[in-house]
Parts: sequence; C-alpha cells; structure tokens
Amino acid sequence: MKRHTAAPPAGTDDPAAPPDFLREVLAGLSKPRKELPCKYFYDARGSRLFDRICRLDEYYPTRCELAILRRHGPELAARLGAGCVLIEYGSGSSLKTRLLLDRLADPAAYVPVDISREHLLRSAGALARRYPGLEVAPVCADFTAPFELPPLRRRGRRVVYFSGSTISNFGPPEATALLANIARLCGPGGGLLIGVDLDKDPGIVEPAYNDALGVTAEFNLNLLARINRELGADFRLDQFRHHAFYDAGHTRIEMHLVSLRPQVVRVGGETFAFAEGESIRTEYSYKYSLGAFRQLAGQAGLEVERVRTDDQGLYSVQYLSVRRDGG
Ligand code: AVI
Repeated sequence: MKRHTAAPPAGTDDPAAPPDFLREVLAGLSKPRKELPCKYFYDARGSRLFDRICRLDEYYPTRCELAILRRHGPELAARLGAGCVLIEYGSGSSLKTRLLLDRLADPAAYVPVDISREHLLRSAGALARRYPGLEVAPVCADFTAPFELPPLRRRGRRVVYFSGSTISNFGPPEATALLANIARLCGPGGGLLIGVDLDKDPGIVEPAYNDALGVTAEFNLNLLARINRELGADFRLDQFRHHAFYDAGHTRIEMHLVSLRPQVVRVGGETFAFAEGESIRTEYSYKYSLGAFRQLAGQAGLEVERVRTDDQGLYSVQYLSVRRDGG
C-alpha cells in the first residue's frame, strides 16, 4: 500500500495560547532589564513576516544556506549515509528539506519535530505526498526539552537536521544544553547537520536586522500585538520602536523594543512602568567563529567533522558526529 499521508503526530496538543506564555511574559517584564522570549515571535503573522525576512536582500543567512546546500548537498548527504533516520528540528516542507531529502540514499524515515501542530501537520503531509515511499513520522514537541521518537518501521543511524541557524537564538549555556540533548537523542555514532551563522563585519550583520522595508521592525513589534491579543494586554504599538544592534563583545545581535515615552502597560492584571528610552530585549542572535562553535559543540559531546561555507564566508553548514565516549 502506498502511504501518501503522514502518521498522526506523537506528543502534546497545540492550544490557542501556549501554556507558559503569560507566566514567561510576566517574568520577563518584571526583570530589572525587561525581556521577552523570542520563541513567541512565531504566531501565524509572525511566521509569515519571518518568511518575508528570509527573502530580504539584507538577510543573508537563508540565501547562503541554500547556496551551500545546492553546492555541497551531495557530499553532505553522502556523509549522512544510506538508510539514516533524519530528524528535523522545526518542521520543514521547505526547499532546504527537499534539497537534502532529494540527495539522501534510501532514508529509513523522516521525523519533523515542531511545537506548532498545525504547521507540523501541513508540512509533514506535503512531504509525505512528495516522497510516497518514505515513512514520515511527525512529532509535536518542544525540542528544547528531551523527547522520544515514535516507533518507526525501520531502524537507522539517527541524524538531526537543524537549519537556519536557530541555534543562534539561544545563549551559550542553553545552546550547549540543546546540543547535548541532540547528542543523547542520536546516540554514539549519530550526527547533526546544522546551519551556523558566522561572526563577521557588523556592516553586513546589522542591516540584516534593520532592513530598509521595515519587515524586521514589524516582526519585532508583532510580539506586542500577540501579547495584546492572546493575553489581553494594552501595549500601544505606536509608542515603541524597533532597535537592533551588533554587540561585538558578545558577537551577537540584540533586538529591542524601545519605549518612546514614559508609559504604563497592563498585562494579565499587572502593570509595568516604562521610562522614555527604556527597552525590552526581545532576541539575541549569536554569530560564531568556527573555533567558538567547535568549542561549544565539544562541550556537548559533539565533534565537528565537516564545515562548508558560502563564497564570502558569511555562513556555514556543519556536520558533527556524536562522540563515542559520550563527551
Ligand atoms: C530564526 N533566527 C535564526 C533568526 C535570526 O536571524 O536570529 C530570527 C530573526 N530575527 C530577526 N530576523 C531574523
């Protein structure tokens, strides 16, 4: 029998407002330096805005990653080996996923992992139709916490595919913990194929987060719109402005929303006072030297085996293997 549909996802349900949303927003706004978790950017509108960001001239990571996969895909796929179980963090029906799957020899299964059930099912269904012989087994889970794979028809070496340099949005301790979870999930001899944005001239990085069309500004401000809608808050979007800058000391972009005047905002029965010019930090995006990423991965029990970059050396796709000694 041909299977054209993905199996129903294993894991949790996808409620309208994420269960920890209010708690995490209140905690972040209560800090002396206000902050909000960047994972909440991605409601339906935020996801559409992010897709637009990925197509912007200034936003080099997507373009570079695709160029690397087009040029080095066959070689990287060969390193993943025949018959592997490909586990993708973030559900991809995207071009990147297809570029990889098209080149893999006889993959045992494809397991997309995503917190958003709706997005997961849509993209897994599209991939199952495109690759009718492949077992597509979606898992609805938050990949920042450990999770189990569902039973699969075939066994194979486990390889995680983590694209888009999403690892950049975690601080070094959280990034190490996430990489260590990947090493545990894949087991000794398993692997990780990961997109990692590289440290570079701030003259290239800063425009990527301050695009001329203002799409990144809209993406940032949409977080306040989401908090208003889902948590009944009263942020006035016209009273905050987007601000993104490169911090060379930490080799990271910081994104903020800056209050344009003194104001008080209500969220979930609590009030938060803002001084003029006070900001909420909404995202870090770390840029790594090859050496710094190698060191971070080493702490998680992963060894960098292969690094491929674009012609300008702005971005990398790296293959890492899980050390057999467990790190
Ligand atoms: C998803 N992540 C890797 C993006 C980045 O570049 O840090 C999110 C983003 N934020 C603003 N533009 C893109």
